Amino acid sequence: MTQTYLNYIGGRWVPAANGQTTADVNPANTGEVLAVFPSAGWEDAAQAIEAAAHAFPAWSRTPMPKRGEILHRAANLLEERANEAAEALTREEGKTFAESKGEVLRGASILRYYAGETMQPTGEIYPSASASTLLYAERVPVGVVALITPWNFPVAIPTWKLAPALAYGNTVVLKPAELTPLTAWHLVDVLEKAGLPPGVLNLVVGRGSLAGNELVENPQVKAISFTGSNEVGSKIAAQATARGAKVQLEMGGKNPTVVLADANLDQAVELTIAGAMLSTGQKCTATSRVIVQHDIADEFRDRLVARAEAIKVGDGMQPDTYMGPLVNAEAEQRVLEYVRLGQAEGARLLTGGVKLSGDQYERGYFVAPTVFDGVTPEMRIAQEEIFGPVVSLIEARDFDEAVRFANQTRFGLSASVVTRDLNLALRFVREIEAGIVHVNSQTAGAEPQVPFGGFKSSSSGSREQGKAARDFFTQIKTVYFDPL
Ligand code: UN1
Repeated sequence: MTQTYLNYIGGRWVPAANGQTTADVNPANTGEVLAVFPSAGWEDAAQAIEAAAHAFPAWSRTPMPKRGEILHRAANLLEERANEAAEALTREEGKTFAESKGEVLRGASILRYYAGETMQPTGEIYPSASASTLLYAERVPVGVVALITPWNFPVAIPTWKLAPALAYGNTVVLKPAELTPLTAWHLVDVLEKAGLPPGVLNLVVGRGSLAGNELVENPQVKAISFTGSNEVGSKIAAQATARGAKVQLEMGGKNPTVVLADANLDQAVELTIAGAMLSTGQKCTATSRVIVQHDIADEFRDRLVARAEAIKVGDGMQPDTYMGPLVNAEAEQRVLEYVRLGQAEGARLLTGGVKLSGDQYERGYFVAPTVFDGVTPEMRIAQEEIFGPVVSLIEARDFDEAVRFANQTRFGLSASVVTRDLNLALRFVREIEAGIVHVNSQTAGAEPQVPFGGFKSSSSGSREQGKAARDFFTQIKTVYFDPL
C-alpha cells in the first residue's frame, strides 16, 4: 500500500482543504509511486501562514540558545535516519545514494551550525554622543517567512533556509518542490520530534501557482526566500517587492571551468566530470562550460570524452551508479531539445545527446553524458541554463580570452580555474564575475559556514548560509536607552 502523507499546519498533520493529492514518483522507474502527498491550494497556504503568525510572539521570545537546542536535537535525529532519508531522496529525485547520503549529512551539519549561531552576539553596542545613553543595535526576527525550495537539493536548500530562519526567531511556512515532498517530510518530522512548538514550522506541499502564490501575496508573510528558476524568481520579486516584503532569490548558473595550458589534465578532466555530471548536471552550481586554452584543447577533449563515455548511468540505488536519471519527463525533453539546438547552431556533438535505451533504462528519464565542442560563447547552449548532463567546450587563445569568455553570460554563480600558475590563479579570482570561485576544484559544492550566492542574474544579491544568512532573516532595531 502506498503511504499517504499530509501537510503540517499549526502542529497538526492535515490533508489539503480541497482534498487533492499528487503522486511522488521515482524518476529511475516511473512505475514506482513512493507515496501520495496533498496538492495544497491557496487555502492551505493561508492557514499555514495564520498558524505561523500565531506562533510568532512566543517563538520570537524563546531564548535563542533554547531554539538552538531544538536545532541540535533535529541534527542528531536526521543523522540517525540518514540512510532512510537518503533512500527517499534518491528514489524521488534520482541522484545517487552516495550523493543523497552526503546531502542528508550536510543537512545535519547546517542544523548544527545554526544551533551554534544561537550562542553568538545578536547586536552591537555603540558609543553615544550623550554620556547617559546606552546606544545599541539589535538583530530581531522579521516575522513569518516563506521558504520556496527546489527539488534538486531537497534537504540542503530547505535546511539552509529554515535553520537560520528559526534560529533568529522567525516562524516558517515551507513549500518544497512538489517533486520531492518525502525528503521535506523527513526534515519537518525530525524538527517536530526535536520539540519545535506547533505553528513554528509549517509544511505545505503544493503547486507554486496556487500555494506558492499565496505565500508571495499574503501580507502576513514578511519575507520570502526562493531558490529556483529565473523565470519564477523574477515574478516573485515583482510581486513581493510591490507589497513591501523582503525577498531573497537564488537562481540560475552557467558556470565555467577554465582549464589553462599548464593544468594537470587528469585532475582537470575529473573535476569537470564531477562538476558537470554528478546529480545529472541538475545543480545551479553545475559546470556547464569548459573554456580550454588552445594548446591543450585536443588532448583535454579526448580525455574528457573517454571519461564521459566510461560513466556508469543507472538507478541511483545501485552502488556502482555514477549518474542517475533526470528528474522528470519535462527535464528530459528540455535537455534533448538543447542537444538538437546545439547541433543546429553548429556545435559538434562528441558523445551522448541521446535517451538511453535497454531494460534498465526503459522506465526512467536517462540521458547519456553529453559533450559538445566547437562551441562559441554566443551560442544558446553556451548562454542558457540547460540543467542536465551537458557540457560545452569552448576554446580560448590565452588567459585573457578565457576570462572574457567566462564572463560573457548573464549569470555569475560559481566559476573555477585549473592551473598551477599562482599569478594567473590570482588574476582569475580578481577578474571573474562570480559569487563563488574555485581554484583547482569543481564549480559545485557549498560549505555551510561561508556565504553562498551569485553575481549578476544568478541571485538577488543577498547571501545564504554562514553568518550572511542573518542579514536576510533579521532586521535591525537601533535603541537609544536613557535611564531617567
Ligand atoms: C552545491 O553545489 O552543493 O540549486 C549546492 C542549486 C544550488 C545549490 C548548490 N542553490 O543547485
